[in-house]
Amino acid sequence: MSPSHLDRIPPGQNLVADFPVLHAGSVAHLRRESWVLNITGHVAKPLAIDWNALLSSPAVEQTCDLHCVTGWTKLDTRWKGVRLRTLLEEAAVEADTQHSVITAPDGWTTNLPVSELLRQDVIVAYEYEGGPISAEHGGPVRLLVPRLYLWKSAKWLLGIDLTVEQRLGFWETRGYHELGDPWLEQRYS
Ligand SMILES: Nc1nc2c(c(=O)[nH]1)N[C@H]1C(S)=C(S)[C@@H](COP(=O)(O)O)O[C@H]1N2
Ligand SMILES: [Mo]
Repeated sequence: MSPSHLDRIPPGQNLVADFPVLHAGSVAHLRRESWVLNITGHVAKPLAIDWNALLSSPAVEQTCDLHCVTGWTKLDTRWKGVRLRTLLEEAAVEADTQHSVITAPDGWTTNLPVSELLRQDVIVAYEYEGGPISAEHGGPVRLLVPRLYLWKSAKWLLGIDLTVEQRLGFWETRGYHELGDPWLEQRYS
């Protein structure tokens, strides 16, 4: 491993070559044909984006590193999807909106500040390593927030609810950090 690779491993993390599968509850099996992403809450134009609408939105491909709060880091994962920023511009997020709750099946949620959602590398992903995302890894569509611990990257993405006040998500109400920056080791609150 080159020294530049070592620079990419946050404190307290260990490299893995495989791709661990982690989630609360069981794997959701969503069909592309009936999948819909709802962007709701403090927006001028609520959106319901289906599979075809997502695929006809401007696509981006990116390679990024994943950091799980349980201690593993996986380098150079390749994804394709749509910048969340593009979708949020379409939804016209109201100016005083600072927070969001990301929703997934079985009531699983995570919270993120809008400033994080707007980053260039936050994508609504539908391909991993050149193929469909497996159900285990959150397919057909998952959120990818590479800058933060991986629990923020909701698998089986269903909704983004924009809010003025912060509401904590599933892990955040159980003691995990409200932001979760791996470089600052923001594991617990
Ligand atoms: N819907 C949903 N998304 C989720 C989770 C979950 O329980 N439900 N777990 C999170 C956690 S804690 C991690 S570490 C990553 C794991 O993603 P992976 O299984 O693709 O490695 O998914 C995140 N996204
Ligand atoms: Mo995790």
